[in-house]
Amino acid sequence: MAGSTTFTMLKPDAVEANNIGPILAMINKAGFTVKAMKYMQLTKEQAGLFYAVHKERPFYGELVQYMSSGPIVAAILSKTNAVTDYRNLIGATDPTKADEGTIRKTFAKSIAANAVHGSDSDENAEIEPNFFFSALERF
Ligand code: IDP
Ligand code: MG
Repeated sequence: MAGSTTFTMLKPDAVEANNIGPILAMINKAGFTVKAMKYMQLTKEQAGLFYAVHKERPFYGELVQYMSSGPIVAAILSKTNAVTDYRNLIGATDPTKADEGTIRKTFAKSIAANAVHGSDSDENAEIEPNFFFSALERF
């Protein structure tokens, strides 16, 4: 059902800091269930394609370098109002501006190394998982 799923990545800083478990616990506690999950490292080319919408932004090169610097966890999450509720759970892009109790406030290192990705619209929540998951890998 449209709007009932979103896409997330636990970024290299979160994996490196051994925070996969604590972040997944927050996700589950907030009522999301996991529909698909993969532990992998993106090549620079793959990270560049995933973030192509940001190509013209000044931080694009840094973002692509960073997102390919170590393994990530990619996942599809399900819940009513998944996109909006997950953006609220992760908090603002800049962790210094994120609310208390959000994933980014709790775990992010910086505006670039900000622990997690979350789809920003229902449209992108449909598109982004196709980059990572085949139909056979979704439950
Ligand atoms: P979002 O992840 O909260 O949706 P976007 O504006 O879509 O934020 O930016 C995508 C990602 O690019 C951010 O999560 C962060 O990792 C990185 N980023 C955003 N703004 C900056 C910046 O000013 N400097 C460095 N990296 C940034
Ligand atoms: Mg975004």
